[in-house]
Amino acid sequence: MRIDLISIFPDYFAALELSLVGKAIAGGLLELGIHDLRDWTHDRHRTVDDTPYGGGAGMVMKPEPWGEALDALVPADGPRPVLIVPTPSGQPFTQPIAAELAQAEWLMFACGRYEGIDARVMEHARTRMDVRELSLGDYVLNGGEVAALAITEAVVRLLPGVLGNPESLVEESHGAELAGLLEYPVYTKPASWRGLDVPPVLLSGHHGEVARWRAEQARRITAERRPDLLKAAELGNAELAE
Ligand code: JEW
Repeated sequence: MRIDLISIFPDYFAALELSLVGKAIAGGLLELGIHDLRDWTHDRHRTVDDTPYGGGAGMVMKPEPWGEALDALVPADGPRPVLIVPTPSGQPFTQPIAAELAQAEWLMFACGRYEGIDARVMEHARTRMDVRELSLGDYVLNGGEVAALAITEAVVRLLPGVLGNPESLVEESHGAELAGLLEYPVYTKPASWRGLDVPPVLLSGHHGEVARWRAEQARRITAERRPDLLKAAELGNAELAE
């Protein structure tokens, strides 16, 4: 897979060189391109924003630098990326969308700032590539970079050969996650810590009882924190839960 990220704060993406995504790059499973949007400005101040038509507070990202960046990075005669545009008004990003994006050969992120990007940039891009406007959740960030980091990590860990231990993915596809429930609590050594004991069933070696206990805990935690997910899970509808 190849991932390109365009932003006026390209330094945000230094974090991708670390840990799992960094290993995917080192292992040749992922190519990363980080681009400064201001490279496609032509004025002395490298201007990327202007006042909004119709009035209102704040500034809007001008279309021209975005148009030039996309023209330069996506030649008309070649392959097309999936263009991901993080925005608070996007479709909610979920695990099924991560799995879908992990099938693509090429992802490109357009990270806005200010009050967002002139809507004609997405309208124009849609005439030449698949455009996904995605939200990380119902809260307001200052720009698309943090959302792009989160989406990148969620996608890259699904690429074949990236996770050291593919059993974690097998578990994800059989365990609480597919059932549409939250995860059960996990423990490691020591068995007793600051007067708190690991639930004895986990030390018992009874695999059936361990599985039953974990299913019970997943259900209890989901009922407490995400009653919406529990309702969907009881309808046997894991998709609805996502
Ligand atoms: C998010 C990209 C770019 C995603 C999620 N747009 C916009 C906007 C902003 C603040 C107030 C109102 C609109 C800031 N902003 C972004 C915010 C993504 C941009 C500019 C974003 N929350 N916030 N899930």
